[in-house]
Amino acid sequence: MDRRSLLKAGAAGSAALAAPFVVTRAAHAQNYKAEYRLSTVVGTAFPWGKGADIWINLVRERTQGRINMKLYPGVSLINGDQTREFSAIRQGVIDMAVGSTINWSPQVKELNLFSMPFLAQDHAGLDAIVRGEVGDRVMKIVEKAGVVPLAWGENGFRELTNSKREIRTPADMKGLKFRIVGSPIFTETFTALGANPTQMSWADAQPALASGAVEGQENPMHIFTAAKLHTLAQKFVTMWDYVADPLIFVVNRDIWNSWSPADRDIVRQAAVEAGNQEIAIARKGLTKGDMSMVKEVEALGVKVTQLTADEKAQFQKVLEPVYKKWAKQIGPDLVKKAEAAVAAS
Ligand code: X2X
Repeated sequence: MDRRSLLKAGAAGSAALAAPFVVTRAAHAQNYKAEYRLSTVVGTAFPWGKGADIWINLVRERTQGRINMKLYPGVSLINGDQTREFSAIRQGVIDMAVGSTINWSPQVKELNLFSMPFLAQDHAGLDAIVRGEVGDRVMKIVEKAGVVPLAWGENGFRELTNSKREIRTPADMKGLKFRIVGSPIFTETFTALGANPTQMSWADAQPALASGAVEGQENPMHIFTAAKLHTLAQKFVTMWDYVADPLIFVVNRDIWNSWSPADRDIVRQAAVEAGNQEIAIARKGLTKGDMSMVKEVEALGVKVTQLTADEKAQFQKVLEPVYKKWAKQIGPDLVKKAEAAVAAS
């Protein structure tokens, strides 16, 4: 081989060696989208939206802008129809989401676990479920259902509000019209309590409360203040802590697979950090040492009623048949494990 041919062969050889890297990098550059669409129900005025925003910023910084997520609050990518969010993520209409277990429960029945009345009772009970074996199993179930779950967040304990009267007993709920979220367990719960529930999206709930088409609703205290529900005739709040909806940070599977392993690690780690920060924000003013949120809501001219354990037990007793029925549907084993985790908390 003469010198020229040798040089040529060498060049070809090193080109061949370099080729996989070139192809991989080019493929990545091609596969990465200029912008990824992140869905939430509520925006950055709420802990939930703040959590999504923290995730977005951490990922943008740590990937030097390779992964650029944009927040679409109001589940606007699916016209506000929050119970379709999970299917939309799976199908790729939505690239990633921070979503409530309630809104995804029509597609993943085990997520109704968190809507079991009076299962978790308080933050310690909720943490015992979410941060233990049960939470890990739920994450695996979500993954099997077709998306990539990364971390937990929290919407919060859902308190009862209405425009008519103070509620202390199930009898006080009789005939009141409540907006509820989109899982049948809520219809059954409110019906068992003698109320008159209507399922509607969060977007529809606000005009319905304003017009008086519905008289009450249930949502965490931070949703109450950020959405200014006192301006939608909600003058009575009952803190009964009957259910709390965790949030889950997820990514569409194809999008996940299109990223380099290093970028996946960054996105996952950022979700964990954002989730933990979000949970702290969601609990602010609602912990044993600091219940300042109650005063904040009272200052809006709202009567806040905190139920005693005995008063909560009255509601729990009425709801026992609903609880038992749903334990079967969700999976008795998973429910038993959750109960044991709460008991040990
Ligand atoms: O619709 C609601 O009540 C909300 C905002 O809490 C959820 O998306 C579950």
